[in-house]
Amino acid sequence: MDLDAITKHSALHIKPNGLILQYGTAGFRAKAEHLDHVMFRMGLLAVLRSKQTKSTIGVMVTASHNPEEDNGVKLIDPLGEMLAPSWEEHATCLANAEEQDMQRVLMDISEKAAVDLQRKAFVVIGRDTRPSSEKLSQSVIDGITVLGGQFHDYGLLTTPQLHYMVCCRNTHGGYGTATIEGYYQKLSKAFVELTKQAFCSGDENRSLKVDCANGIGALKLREMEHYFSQGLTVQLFNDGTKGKLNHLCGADFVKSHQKPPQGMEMKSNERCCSFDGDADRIVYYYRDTDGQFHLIDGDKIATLISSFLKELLLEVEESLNIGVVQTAYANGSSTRYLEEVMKVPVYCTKTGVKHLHHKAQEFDIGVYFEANGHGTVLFSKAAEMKIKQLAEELEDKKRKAAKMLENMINLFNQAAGDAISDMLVIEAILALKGLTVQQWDALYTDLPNRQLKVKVVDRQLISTTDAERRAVTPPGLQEAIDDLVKKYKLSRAFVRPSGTEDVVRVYAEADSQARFPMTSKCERNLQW
Ligand code: 16G
Ligand code: ZN
Repeated sequence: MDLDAITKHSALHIKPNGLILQYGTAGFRAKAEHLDHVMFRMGLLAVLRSKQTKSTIGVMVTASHNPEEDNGVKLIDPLGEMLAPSWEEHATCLANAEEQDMQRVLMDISEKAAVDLQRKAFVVIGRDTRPSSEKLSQSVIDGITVLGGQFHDYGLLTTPQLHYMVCCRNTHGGYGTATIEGYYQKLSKAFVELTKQAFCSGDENRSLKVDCANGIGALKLREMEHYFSQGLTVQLFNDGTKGKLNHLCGADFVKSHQKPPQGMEMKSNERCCSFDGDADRIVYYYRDTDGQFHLIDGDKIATLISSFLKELLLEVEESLNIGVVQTAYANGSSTRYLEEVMKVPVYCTKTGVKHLHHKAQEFDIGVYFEANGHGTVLFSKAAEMKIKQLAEELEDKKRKAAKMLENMINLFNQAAGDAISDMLVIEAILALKGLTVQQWDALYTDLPNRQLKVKVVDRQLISTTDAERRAVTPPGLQEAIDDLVKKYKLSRAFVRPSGTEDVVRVYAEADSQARFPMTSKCERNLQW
């Protein structure tokens, strides 16, 4: 380690006095102007992580669905997963170190994590379309090079595309080719093969309206659309040519306001979807003939996907186990439908993709989605091999089902939830099953629900257990919730401190909106 060089370069990326940031659920997030030092330091950390894992590490510059003025950064581990928890702590220490302590903290991390400093390091970088992202990714590069690491800058990418690149590089092409062309080819080949049958039966004019949140999703979907254009026409809205990133549009806006994004022309019964600012989340929606808006969120996406996969498994008579992973925010109706009607086991984890992803790895086929539209499907190595073998050995209808499963494996981005990949999966399933968006929506009816955020002095006073469904502290809080909840049918409520904002989140659902625990009076008393 050239400690002098580190000190010299660090002085070009000064930490603002008194600023303390935490590596949260999805990395660091803050106003862009406060992040230059964090970017430089994450460049340094990525080099250490790369040396330690003897693998390529990813650094993504994005603040996802947050306002355009914000930015953020997260590290991607060797198989395309989120950074390991012990390294999240190292990241927090390094980001908050005072200038004079930088060297010591770097040495501490290297020692604690047994980093072989002599090894080579390789880091790949991606960024979203925020005006601040290009300069901030240069600061990441400065950090990488000062520690002697090599790098490849992919420039503009969606977050899941960078996860894919990292996974491809560390599996030496086993997962796919680590280029944008490789990503487009892999997904569109699977999509076209999967949907060939559906489209030759006269359903070739499928089209979909996509709200791209004025973000990176628009650029990447434009680049990709000609690869699958025979199967699907996408019409892009909020493509970044006029509006502001995530402003009144995008998956997070649509999900939390339960209304269409600005700028989208919706005719009745037209299938529409929204991506978030870095294209790792997707939600669907439509307006019925009475003009009423219907949201189809991550829970219903998980239901559609798992029922399709289960049908294919029944067809090939293979008893691979499927599990669905949700969080406390999953609508009670979705959980009931999955367990009671579809007979699929459902598990609940803490909020944040890393928790769901981890749990989903326990199954042959693990389907995970957060209600907010973030999710994917993981296939175990054994399941992949079995399905490949069936696609070769079986005949007729069974062979066709096994081939479909094989293509599904390739169409999912197993490294991370991916709006583009999920969109193609959903479009393929709807086409193959001949389902309209209304029929999909009718699988079950969501329980009315509300989500609020409340500003408190210290949100960490609230601690939770049972996958964030019950409060442990402060004393008496859970009892008070229980007392309220038991007055209503099919009711459920919980509070949890946010992992990304300085607020407490409150969620409640019950059988009817009219008798809803969180009345508008109660809402007015809360500070937004
Ligand atoms: C982050 C998470 C998302 C989660 C959200 C919860 C990732 C990549 N993103 O955006 O999955 O739903 O945080 O935020 O893990 P909250 O803790 O503020 O409610
Ligand atoms: Zn996102």
